[in-house]
Amino acid sequence: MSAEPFASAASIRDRFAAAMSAMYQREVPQYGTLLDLVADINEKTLADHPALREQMAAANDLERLSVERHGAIRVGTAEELGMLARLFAVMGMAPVGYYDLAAAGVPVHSTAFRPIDSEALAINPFRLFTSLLRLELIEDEDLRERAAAILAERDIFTPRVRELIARFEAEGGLTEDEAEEFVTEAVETFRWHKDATVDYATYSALAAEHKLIADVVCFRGPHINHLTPRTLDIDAAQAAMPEYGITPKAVIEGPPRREVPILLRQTSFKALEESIRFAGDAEGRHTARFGEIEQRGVALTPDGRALYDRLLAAAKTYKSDDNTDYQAALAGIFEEFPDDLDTLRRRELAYFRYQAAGESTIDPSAPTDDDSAIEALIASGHIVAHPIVYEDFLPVSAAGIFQSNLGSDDAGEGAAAASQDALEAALGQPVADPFRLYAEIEAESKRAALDTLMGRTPENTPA
Ligand code: OOG
Ligand code: NI
Repeated sequence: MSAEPFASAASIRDRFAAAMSAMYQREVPQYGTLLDLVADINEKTLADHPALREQMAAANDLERLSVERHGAIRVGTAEELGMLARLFAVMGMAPVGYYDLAAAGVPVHSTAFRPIDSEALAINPFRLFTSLLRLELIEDEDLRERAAAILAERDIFTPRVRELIARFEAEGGLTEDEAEEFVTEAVETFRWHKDATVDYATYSALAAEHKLIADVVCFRGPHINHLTPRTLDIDAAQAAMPEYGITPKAVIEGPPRREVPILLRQTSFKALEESIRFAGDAEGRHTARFGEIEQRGVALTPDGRALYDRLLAAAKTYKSDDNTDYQAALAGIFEEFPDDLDTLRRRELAYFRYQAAGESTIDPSAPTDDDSAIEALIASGHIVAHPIVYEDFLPVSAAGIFQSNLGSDDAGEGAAAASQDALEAALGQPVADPFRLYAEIEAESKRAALDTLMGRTPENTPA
């Protein structure tokens, strides 16, 4: 009798992402409209820009485009976050990056669960921006204790998903049937609940402290609060929203429009006002759930990111509610940022994946260092360099998204210093450093490209 093979993490993630999207389309029909809009814009953009289509096809980026999205959730306790880390591990998603939102007046700190390696990202890069509430930021002691007590009483996971996670950890995988069941059970955690777990007075007291606190504490689970498809032209998507009956947030977050997109640009539609039934049967309203669109560009090195952060800070004073004005100001300020792939690569501002193209007759024992060999091979057309897509998030943009959907800009008091150690303790593991992940993909691709072209093997390669 042979053991049943395990379902791959990537296939479970792919099914989970599809199931989440289907559920959210049922829960928030406007999100379905957003998907239609993005599909229309992507199709048109690719038709109008054959070079972009070719570049994406060559880099294996075309396939993932239509399945690609991210989502966001917020949890209340360290235990909840720790269990989520185990749940996402079943799908090959690990915590990457640390985001401190307290500086922007949002009482959470966050990480993103996402796949790590190139193959996994190419299949389905689904990521979840995951925030942990920092209850210690509630100033009123009674309220803080009440919130902690409410959170201590809920279990956001189904008993069966807990069993399946334990089984995955013990056996090293899940069979096909178990994987199917896992997806169904896992999605339950992120479902919307119209019934609050608290009475209206408690909700109001928490909301008065911060709307986000009420959103995390007063419900049975961490409802998915948005899903975000990836567009190839966010300016066109923003402009088209009203035609599709969607009201966009005022400004697009992130860098300006460029020849070579960098990092991440984001916009969203305003959170819906939803009716809630509170304990004791009172009806009330809550805004939590929205839709977002993102456009991803090349990942930046620490030098590139430092330049981005400096220019973005310079643009801060121009931030207005008029997207056209703001984007014009931003574009002016970002003129300093090189806007062609070759300069970004040579100045080491962005990360690239190197790929052998055709055959070469280079002597594998020729005494040349890898970097000059690569430049020569790029010049002769034997190696092509593809920009590596940025897979992470941006704290300033995230703060803008949070605020536009809480209907408040509670910013202000730079709250007590957040701590990456505390988040990692809750996760039960360190968060990966995103720069290191991109640098590793780049270095590995260089090595592989040279090995291919030079016919290098361990035997014929100089140490
Ligand atoms: C998360 C907001 C941040 C993004 O894309 O930057 C975010 C939230 O509202 O929970 O999703
Ligand atoms: Ni988002």
